[in-house]
Amino acid sequence: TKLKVAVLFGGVSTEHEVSIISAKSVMQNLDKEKYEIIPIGITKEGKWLLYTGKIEDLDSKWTMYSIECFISPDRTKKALVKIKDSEATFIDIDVVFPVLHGLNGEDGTVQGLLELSGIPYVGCGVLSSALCMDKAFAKKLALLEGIPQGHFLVIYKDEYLSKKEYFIRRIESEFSYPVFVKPANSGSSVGISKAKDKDELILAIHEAFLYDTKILIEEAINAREIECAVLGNSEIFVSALGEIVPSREFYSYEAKYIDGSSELIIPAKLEKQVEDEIKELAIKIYKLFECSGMARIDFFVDKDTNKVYFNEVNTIPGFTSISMYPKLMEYSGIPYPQLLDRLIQLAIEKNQQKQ
Ligand code: ADP
Ligand code: MG
Ligand code: MG
Ligand code: K
Repeated sequence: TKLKVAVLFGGVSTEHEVSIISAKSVMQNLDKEKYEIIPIGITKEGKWLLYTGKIEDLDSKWTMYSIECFISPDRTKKALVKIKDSEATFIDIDVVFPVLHGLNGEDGTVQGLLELSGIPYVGCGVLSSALCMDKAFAKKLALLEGIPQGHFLVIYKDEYLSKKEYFIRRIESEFSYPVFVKPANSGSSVGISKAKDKDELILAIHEAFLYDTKILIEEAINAREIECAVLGNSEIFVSALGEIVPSREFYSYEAKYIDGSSELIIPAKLEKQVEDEIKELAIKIYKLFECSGMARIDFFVDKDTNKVYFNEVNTIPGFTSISMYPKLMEYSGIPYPQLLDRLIQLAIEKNQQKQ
């Protein structure tokens, strides 16, 4: 019999649309001989719906073909509850694959529900997801462990609003322009700006606070962007490294999804010593954040000095067929459908170990 895999997509997130594209790709690459796919969409408002259309037709209009449903937190059921004509039916589920990016999906919230449900799920657990989503906590934890990273400052909205001048002065004394300003919980570069002077800094802070009540100011690193795909639970597999060459001044939302001209270079051309250093750091960081299943770990490599800096961990990285994570795995000997097999297997193994 086939394993029933529920694929979650959409979500109450600024990355809703990106998630649909990732999930479509995941569903197209799941081996239909092995799996029965149960596509579950979450609208921008947070409504859970069972998608009944064809996978190849999945796009932003997906809600037209759907039935009300949700995953039950009831561990004795391990099921999806489908509601049709005021009647509830339970559909058993073997594993859940959350292909949700950003808040309310990649941040530990959905993982919490899935923990309650007792259903195995792909990827990192609650704490790990939350820590990797929150760039302020991620950086503080990395700092404790001596992971190399650029200088940063965390600012809360209420404090900023009552002491604006203090913070601007402090930033200008601790950093030199340009600086990066970002919401603590963000992805796809939403709300992130590079500020070159005081006026831009004030605007950038205002912009970042539109998305979160906590923001980061970061030293801008004049760097190449190097990414590493990691797979595994206790046994960890690290892929070859990839480089992103953004089409814009930095790897902004536009550079990621609109221009279509940012380049992915696999493998990244690096000195052996730098490559080894990054791979070692990737394993250290994966363990530090107690990641499981998968994560894409992103670094900066200073263009002049080759110094390596940790940037962030993405626990549900982009999963389109041209995305870095599946591409790196493919290059490293694990084609997309096999990668999905492996992730599902890791989810089941992790769940069994808990019992
Ligand atoms: P997201 O989770 O949205 O991808 P990142 O922290 O990775 O957020 O920032 C998005 C992009 O902004 C990076 O890929 C890079 O191009 C640029 N960037 C972010 N922080 C820095 C920094 N400190 N120095 C240089 N570039 C940065
Ligand atoms: Mg990210
Ligand atoms: Mg990033
Ligand atoms: K992240």
